[in-house]
Amino acid sequence: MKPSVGYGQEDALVVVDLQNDFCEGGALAVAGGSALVPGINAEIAAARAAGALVIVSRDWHPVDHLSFSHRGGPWPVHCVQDTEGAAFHPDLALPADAIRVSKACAFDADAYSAFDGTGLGGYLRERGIGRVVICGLALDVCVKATALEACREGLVTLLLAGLSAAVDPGTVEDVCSELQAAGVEVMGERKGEGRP
Ligand code: VGL
Ligand code: ZN
Repeated sequence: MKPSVGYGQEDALVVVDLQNDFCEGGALAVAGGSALVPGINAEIAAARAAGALVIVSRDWHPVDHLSFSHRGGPWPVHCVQDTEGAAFHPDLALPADAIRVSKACAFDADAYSAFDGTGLGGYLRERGIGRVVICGLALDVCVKATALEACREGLVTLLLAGLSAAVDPGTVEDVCSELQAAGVEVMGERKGEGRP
C-alpha cells in the first residue's frame, strides 16, 4: 500500500487509539476500524523509513472511569487498563521504538486529545517536530480533538481522512469542515455517510 504523504525528520505520525475496543467486536466498535490497519501500517513503515517519529496513543481508563455509563458518562465501559479491549489491534505493526502515549488515565477526567494531560506537545517541540500527520479512531471524537489541539500547539496538522473512521459516520463531513476551518489539512477519501 502506498503511503499518503512524503515524510521527513520533522514530522510525527500520530496514530490515535487503534485499540480492540474501537474495532469490530469491541465494546465501543467503530465500523470500518479494523480495515484501516493495513493502510496505517504502510504509513508507519514510510514514516519510520524517513526518520519521522511514530506516536501511538491509547485510551487507557481505570475501572469505573467517569466516562462510563454506569457512572453517568456517555460511553459504555471501554479501554480499561490492562484488558484485551485496551490492547492495540493485534495486526498493527508497531515498531519497538514507536512512542506510546496513554491518555484519560485518571478516574475523574476524560481526555479525548492525545495532547491532553500527556505532555506530548512539549515533547514534540523538544524533538523539533513541526508537522503532525494524524489518523485512527474515532474521527469524530479523539482524532478530531487531537487534530484541533495539534493546531493550537502551532503544529502544521494533516488529517488522513481515509485512514480514520467515525463512531457516527453521519458526522464525517461536518467534522472535516470544522477541522479545515481550524487550519487542518484534510487529505484522502472521507468515509462517512453523505448528506441526503
Ligand atoms: C474515544 C470515545 C470514548 C476515542 C475514546 O478514542 O475516539 N471515543 N473514548
Ligand atoms: Zn474513552
